[in-house]
Amino acid sequence: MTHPWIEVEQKFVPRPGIEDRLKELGGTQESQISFRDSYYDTSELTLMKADHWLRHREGSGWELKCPGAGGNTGSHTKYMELTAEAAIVAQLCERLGTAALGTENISEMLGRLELQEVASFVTERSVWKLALSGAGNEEEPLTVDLDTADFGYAVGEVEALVREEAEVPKALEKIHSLSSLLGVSQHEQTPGKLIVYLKRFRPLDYQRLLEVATGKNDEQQESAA
Ligand code: V4E
Repeated sequence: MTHPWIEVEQKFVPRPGIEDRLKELGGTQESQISFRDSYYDTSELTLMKADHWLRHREGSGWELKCPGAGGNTGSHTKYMELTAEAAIVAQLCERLGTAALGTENISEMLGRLELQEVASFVTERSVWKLALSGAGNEEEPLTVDLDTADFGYAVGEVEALVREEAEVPKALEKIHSLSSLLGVSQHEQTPGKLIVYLKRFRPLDYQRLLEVATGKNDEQQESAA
């Protein structure tokens, strides 16, 4: 089986003039696309609480993002991306403590795993490619996505996809260099679209995720404030 991709990324708030800056740095706009993402989880948010993110993206299919080795710290994130349905089903069964289901069709097993849609929104995405000067010709260019979600939230991300854990530090170095050329602080922590969606439209679910992330319940958070 091929290794899944490891996605290394840093999100940022796109400032006015970001496209001009990308052009100045030698970036080219590859495409402008639009897609609907629908995220699924149990009513207890078993997957999201364990930092697993299951979604269906119209036009490309199912995807499960799980934390990479070493977890996620600081402003950048690193996730393993599974796109093969068989691999996603195996991971879901393990995570949800369910015996093998005898199917590799995710749509068919949603009900049996008690997975339901928790968020669905459309993204308009402008995709840019940029190779840092000084990097060899064989280097993969970085991708910069400029996203606007249909609920009125804009976010950018500088992203590299690598196959091996050993390639992560170099990818991070490149991401930090480009981010700094774009005026993004290495320490900028910008929430993604789904997190903002949950905060706006499913505040109780958002609160539950926050509790897991901070290891505190409501009362503890208030007394800490
Ligand atoms: C991994 C993750 C989520 C799933 C959505 O991932 P994201 O990269 O934001 O979506 P998108 O549309 O840019 O996907 P792409 O096209 O690049 O594949 S939602 C939250 N996380 C992790 C996470 C977390 N646990 N906490 C915080 C504050 N942010 C993100």
